[in-house]
Amino acid sequence: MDTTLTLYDAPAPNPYVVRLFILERGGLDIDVNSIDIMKLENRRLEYRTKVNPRGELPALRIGNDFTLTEITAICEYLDEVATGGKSLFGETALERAETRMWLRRMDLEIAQPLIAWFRNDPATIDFYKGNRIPCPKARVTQKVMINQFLNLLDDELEGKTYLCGDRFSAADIHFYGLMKQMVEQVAPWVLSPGRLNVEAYWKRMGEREKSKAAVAPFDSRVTLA
Ligand SMILES: N[C@@H](CCC(=O)N[C@@H](CS)C(=O)NCC(=O)O)C(=O)O
Repeated sequence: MDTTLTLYDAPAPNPYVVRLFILERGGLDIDVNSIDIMKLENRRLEYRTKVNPRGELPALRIGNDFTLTEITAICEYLDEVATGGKSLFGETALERAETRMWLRRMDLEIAQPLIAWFRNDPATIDFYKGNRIPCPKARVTQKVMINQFLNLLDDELEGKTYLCGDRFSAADIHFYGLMKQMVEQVAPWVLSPGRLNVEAYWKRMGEREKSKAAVAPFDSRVTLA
């Protein structure tokens, strides 16, 4: 069975998560196709018919006839097929469960609401060109709820290095990766002074060598021992 991997990549938050995962995970050999998201190449007929009918990035082509989307599924698959490195989901059933617990919490409670808050800004109309419909009124509730969960996260990070304690995991990659660009460009309020544990965690994540390396989209192939 052909299991050649091809990643459809772009300079955007969801693809950044997968790039960061690949760099941190290692043991992978992947061809890469860059898609021009600024020109909405991902919304054109060719991309939708040949790669992802939903018109989103990233996507992972596996062999000739299967395309995997959704970053959580892509990262879990890559974690399983990697030939070297160390699992970022965990070595035991309990570690894997703990990783998925934190990943889901951060995704549901903070990352996805922040993405929705951004997309609900009418300023995004010119970028999405009708592919997403903003609901500006929702932004107030979304921002308040995100702040509530950031307050809770600040308590939960007390005494911890990463979401799973001392163990760096796919949950950190998912959470930090989805939010990095958003925090830097449109939502600096996420790092509100006062939430000292969140601030320290963010700094720690940003200082990781791979967090910086993953900012640049990949060249046509990435091969990691
Ligand atoms: N649920 C998808 C979300 C993918 C997604 O929304 N990708 C963004 C880039 S960060 C995108 O394709 N945006 C361009 C668009 O929607 O036109 C996943 O987990 O991969």
